[in-house]
Amino acid sequence: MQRRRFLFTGLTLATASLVGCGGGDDGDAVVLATRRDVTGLSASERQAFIDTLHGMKQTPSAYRAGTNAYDYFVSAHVEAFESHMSNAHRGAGFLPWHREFLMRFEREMRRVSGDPGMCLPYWDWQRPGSYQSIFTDDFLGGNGDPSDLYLVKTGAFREGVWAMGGDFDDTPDEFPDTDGDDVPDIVGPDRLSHRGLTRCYNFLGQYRDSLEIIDHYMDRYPLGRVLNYPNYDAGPFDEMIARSEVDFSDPAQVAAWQQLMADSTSISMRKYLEVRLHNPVHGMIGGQMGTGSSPNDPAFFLHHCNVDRLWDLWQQHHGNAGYPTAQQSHMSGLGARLGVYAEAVRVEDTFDLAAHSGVRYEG
Ligand SMILES: [Cu+2]
Repeated sequence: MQRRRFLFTGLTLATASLVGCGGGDDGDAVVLATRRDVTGLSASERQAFIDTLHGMKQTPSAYRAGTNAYDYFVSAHVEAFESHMSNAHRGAGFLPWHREFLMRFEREMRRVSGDPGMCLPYWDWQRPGSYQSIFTDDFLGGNGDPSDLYLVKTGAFREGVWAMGGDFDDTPDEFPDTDGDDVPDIVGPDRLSHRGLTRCYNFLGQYRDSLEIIDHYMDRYPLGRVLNYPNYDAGPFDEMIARSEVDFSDPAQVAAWQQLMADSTSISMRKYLEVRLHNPVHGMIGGQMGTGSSPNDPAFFLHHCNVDRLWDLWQQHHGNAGYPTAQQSHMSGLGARLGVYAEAVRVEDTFDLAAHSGVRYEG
């Protein structure tokens, strides 16, 4: 807490709790709900979150026929992840795509719980020790059982009470370290099971029994660095397309690609946030979190809520400076439609957190 306060000294945080409703005919003010730090939730609020997610598994999706309100998000993420033509990952659309994803998830939480003010909490993984009150027996559960496929056997989402949704790939290979960014590959045998949620804490291929590894990792990447970036992104704006043009059997091309990624990460807030902060958290938790079907782990939503919060903080300083134009990227630039969603959602529809999601972050 101390460290965070210190870093935020002098920053202007959102203070207004009321905003005019831009699109409304009646001019009513809209009350912004507040997304709070998960470690500050009361026992009953934690239980309400658990109950709501379980309720979503039992309720048909509002977004897609034939699936439940929770599993829709697993499937949508898998679809976005598998398509290199999606702008959900490894490109400028990463933050807009996931802001829309979280807004939809929260909308479903509210519908299922009947609580119109319910919000996703965020997990501030840059605050040392924050994992300790989340990955507990009375909340998200802990590490998987190494003697049994790394199945999670503790907490409210343990094997037997929390079903895996959607199709998933049994060979996790997400976030390979082929881009010179010091972020570890996920290595080892299969860590997924249709029996239930898996987690396999690891760092640099070494399996651990604690998420303390996250504290050590984040020491190298303090919060202030995100806010210092003047520009949202830097080319290549669609890394998967650029990467597909690299011949990885040619050492010279590999070296050039790694240099390009290192150089562009040094000037792109989005690449820094996605690749150096977001990806490793997925990888260090492992199991489902290390794959495209990561929304199977409820930790996904707390994690991404924090990613979105960091983007919001950055926007308070820099607006949308450096977001690619349509000319710079037809796939992720201004005017581009976010992939996978049935409705036409444009990247810029998500830029204003309050107008788009109807929320603010605690702070
Ligand atoms: Cu994602």
